[in-house]
Amino acid sequence: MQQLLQNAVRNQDQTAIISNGQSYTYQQLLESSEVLAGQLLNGADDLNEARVAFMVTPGFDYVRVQWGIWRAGGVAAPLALSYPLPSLRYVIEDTGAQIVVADETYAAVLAPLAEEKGFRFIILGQEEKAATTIQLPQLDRSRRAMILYTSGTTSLPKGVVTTHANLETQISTLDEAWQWTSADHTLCVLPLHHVHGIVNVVSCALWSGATVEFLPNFSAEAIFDIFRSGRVNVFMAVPTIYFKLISYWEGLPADEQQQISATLAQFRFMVSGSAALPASVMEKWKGISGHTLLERYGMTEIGMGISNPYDGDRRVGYIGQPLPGVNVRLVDEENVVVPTGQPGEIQIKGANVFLEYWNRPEATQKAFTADGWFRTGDIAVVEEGYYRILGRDSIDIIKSGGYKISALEIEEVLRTHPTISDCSVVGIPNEEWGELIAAVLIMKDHSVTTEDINSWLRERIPGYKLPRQYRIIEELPRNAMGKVTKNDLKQLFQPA
Ligand code: MLC
Ligand code: AMP
Repeated sequence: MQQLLQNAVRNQDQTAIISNGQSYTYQQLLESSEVLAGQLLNGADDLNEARVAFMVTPGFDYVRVQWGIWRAGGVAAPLALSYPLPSLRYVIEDTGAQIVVADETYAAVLAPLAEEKGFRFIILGQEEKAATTIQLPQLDRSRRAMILYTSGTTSLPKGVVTTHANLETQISTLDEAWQWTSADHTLCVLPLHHVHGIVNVVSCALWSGATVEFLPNFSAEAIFDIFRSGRVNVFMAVPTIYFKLISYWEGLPADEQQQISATLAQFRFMVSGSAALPASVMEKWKGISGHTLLERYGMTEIGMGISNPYDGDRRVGYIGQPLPGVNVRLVDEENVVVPTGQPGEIQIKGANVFLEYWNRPEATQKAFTADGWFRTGDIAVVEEGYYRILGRDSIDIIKSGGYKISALEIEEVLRTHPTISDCSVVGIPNEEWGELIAAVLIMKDHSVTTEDINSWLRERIPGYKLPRQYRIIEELPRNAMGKVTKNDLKQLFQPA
């Protein structure tokens, strides 16, 4: 945080943020985040790592709240804007947040929880007046800064805790590797409860004195309109977004296509990550924009770890090489480093790696080897010096639209439905979404439709975790060994 602030002071007069049709300088960001820090402190010297959950639309307010929490010595826990109440409750309870901040759009969503739980509830625009002189705490880099929730091979998401030092490392590494400068202008269309949007887009831009413009909801039309203005020169997104942009562009008249392509050709660079980039998407995007997308690999627990080069050969189907300062090794099931050319699990060590899973010492311990390497669960191979992802060691982790989804988490909720006697959730390959969530159900009552089940689920889990395909069967298929395997269940979704 200290370095981020120092950099902001150096760039005081530059435009930091454009949101909601308004521009804000670094000076305005510094001043308003200080005011917010004062409100959070409410007379105290230091929040001393108290968790502050916040539900704020991407834009100036989001950043001033995030910076305000950090400057007051708190731990920022951004809430996903699309979550239904049970998921919001889970994050607020799990973090033990004592303060919750919302903008006016989300205040009503959180109001029932605020009443029930009695946490301090700050609604932006209705804040109390802060003291005129605020003494902000000195922050040690080793202090906790942020908690982001990630799904895994357990039925409940875990809070990934990063320190200020972790974040500074993650940001400064990308800042250098991808040559950010204060002349850059990026557009953020990603959700701000995950590292891709928070670290790679917003924090890297603000670290380097660049401008970050926000589009709170995804819309291909709105993105191209902003691109056509000619002010954006850096763009980062998940493969699904590039897929959607390509489809939209393909439906435009030739003159508009040419106009867009001409603007895209002026960009400095464009990045894809969070899920495997299909070769077809990479090639079509190159045809449209003239850019070879820079594919990189990351994870909530590590920020970015492996990246194709900024200068040099960006290879289709590869994630590139370890970023400076990130140690990477591939190991076999016995945790022995594999010979070059052999597949193994990616393990990571470095100052970028998170501190702990919040309140889960056992999960934290299991995530690291005895000698301190973080086990990613991703399987890769090195070919001609470039890493290539082969898959994951758990079939229960699904990536859809760039979101990580636990099959077990959805199964657990499905099993509480009164008419479902058994179920299994799998990810099936899909060019647009990476994987589609699919569920196999055994029903007690056949009058209940899958639409009924989805509307029931919608109140309990976020929309991106909804199964998009169902198969209702009488009995789970068993293989020759008498076992039910998810790989066999996936076959049920093969087109006839
Ligand atoms: C939504 N829909 C889906 C879906 N999600 N269909 C299939 N699979 C999914 N996963 C459908 C909805 O039902 C709806 O259909 C339509 O798509 C629009 O829904 P939406 O919710 O409005 O979606 P949209 O806003 O279009 O979102 C698509 C998206 C979003 C790609 C913009 O998923 C997104 O922002 N993804 C980014 C996630 C991210 O930032 N991941 C980074 C994690 S960090 P209908 O029929 O009702 O119209 C990380 C580390 C790293 O991974 O390396 O970066
Ligand atoms: P998350 O936990 O949401 O941060 O997601 C991290 C996971 O996304 C990684 O463990 C990988 O499985 C996946 N991932 C990120 N980048 C890539 C990529 N470029 N190619 C394939 N998978 C990726």
